[in-house]
Amino acid sequence: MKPILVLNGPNLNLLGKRQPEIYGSATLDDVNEAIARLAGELNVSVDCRQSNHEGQLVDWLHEAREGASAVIINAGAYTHTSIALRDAVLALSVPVIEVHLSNIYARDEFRKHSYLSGVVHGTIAGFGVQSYLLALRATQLLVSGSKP
Ligand code: DHK
Repeated sequence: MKPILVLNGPNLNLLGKRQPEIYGSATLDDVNEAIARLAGELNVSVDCRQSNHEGQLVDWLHEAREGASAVIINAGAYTHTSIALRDAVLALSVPVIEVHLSNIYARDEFRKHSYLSGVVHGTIAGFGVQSYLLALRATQLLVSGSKP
């Protein structure tokens, strides 16, 4: 089975240091370790990457067309601005799950709109690090074809 690609966008390299009252105290390494641990339990492989650059995220989404079984993405602020990321998601045939640490619907007006939400399989927001772990569980069910 191809790996599940986990993409993090801008400023998420500063997790744990940046606005911990909103994003929590766990670092990106902590998040990636928790994801890797759960992936081991679920018997799936994951490939976790982070970039502050929109074009890099687009390139990784293109790579996922052949190289991944699914994508979990927290596009950070590009969620609210990037038609390029939306188009790259539309070019994929594997499932894409959108993740946010914070509840973007309970924050600034401009965060309530996501360019990705309308083109992904589903969105999980507001559960901190658990958002990624819930997304991984959901993705594993999707890629294994499990029925409820
Ligand atoms: C992370 C960010 O960096 C913000 O720009 C988004 C998202 C929300 C999060 O909650 O994970 O608005």
